[in-house]
Amino acid sequence: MTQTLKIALIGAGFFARNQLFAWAGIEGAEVVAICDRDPARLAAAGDEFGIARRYRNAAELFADGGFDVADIATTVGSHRALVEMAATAGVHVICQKPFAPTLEDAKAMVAAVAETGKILMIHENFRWQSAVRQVIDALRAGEIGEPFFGRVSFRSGFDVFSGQPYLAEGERFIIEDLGIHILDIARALFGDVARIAATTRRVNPKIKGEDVATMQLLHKSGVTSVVDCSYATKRLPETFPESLIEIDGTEGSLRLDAGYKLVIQRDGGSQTRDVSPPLLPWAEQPWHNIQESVQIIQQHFVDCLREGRQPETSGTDNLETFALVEAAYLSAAEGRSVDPGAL
Ligand code: NAD
Ligand code: 89V
Repeated sequence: MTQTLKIALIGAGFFARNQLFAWAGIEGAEVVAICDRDPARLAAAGDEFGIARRYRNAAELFADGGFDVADIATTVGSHRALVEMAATAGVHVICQKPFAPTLEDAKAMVAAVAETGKILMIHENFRWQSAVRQVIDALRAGEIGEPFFGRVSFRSGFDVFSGQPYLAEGERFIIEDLGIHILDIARALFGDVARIAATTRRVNPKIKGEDVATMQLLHKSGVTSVVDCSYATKRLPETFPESLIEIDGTEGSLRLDAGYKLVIQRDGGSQTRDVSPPLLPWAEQPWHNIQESVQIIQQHFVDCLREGRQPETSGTDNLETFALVEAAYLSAAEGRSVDPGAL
């Protein structure tokens, strides 16, 4: 693939700006069209990134065509319709998380794109954060032997609702929005899951959904992990948006501590590595960690297209993460552990 990869971005809201900056930094990729039903957002993004082709209606964008990839950055309610339009148009697709409103929708979306032979990647970027990636690499390199226990933890009191007000309004909140990333990191580290047990709580009375979730996972690899998430944790230093990780292995242990410190201990010794993400020119703290992962995942998508392989976070792969989300809610509602594979 030597020709420029032409991208149409749908949904020019809060997060899409990161995706637009990241595309601008990827050689051989160009956003040629943009779509948002909100005219003010459409104009702001179009002007900032110099995108001339602008649409308020996605059906009109697809009818006009002239692009290779639909990058869908709308909120979840519109994902299925837009992915199916992209499949009908025969273009590659990137879809933001959460993939779909239900697992049934997500399966139908994977099938729709599979029929076209095009690639579907879910924008599941947390496992691509460079600090998380260094944990994955150290584990896969056998630096602490075989893992038997893990904890992936995201606890914060950061006000996410000011930038993303819709997060306060849904019946579901933290597992669907944030836990989905943390569960995906657990899968990237320890593999697919045989059973999950979850408890949830709402602490903040001003929101509708749960803002605390504690989940115990039995991975098919035999590892037990704990995935715990909270947006009700008032502590200093505030670690948003860091995922903290602890892993015990047969030969040692590993921790990704606050402040992007990776501590690896074995044979009586301890080594600390600074795994701070770079501050990209367009990024700002504390979001720079997430922003860098956007650049990395989009580059990964382009590399996969060039090399004719499936992205690591393909639609098919993400069905496993999505099933974990559904299983966690079911477990919390019914007070029992759930096999996500049975959903
Ligand atoms: P947002 O509401 O700020 O932006 C969404 C935009 O999509 C809005 O401008 C809206 O007008 C537009 N839109 C919705 N439906 C449309 C349609 N059918 N046609 C055209 N335009 C449409 O939301 P956001 O905070 O930017 O979140 C977007 C997605 O990104 C969500 O799925 C969210 O979970 C995800 N997100 C991901 C990360 C991450 O790190 N991966 C971080 C934040 C948000
Ligand atoms: O990544 C996300 O999906 C965001 C946030 C980090 C704020 O939870 O919604």
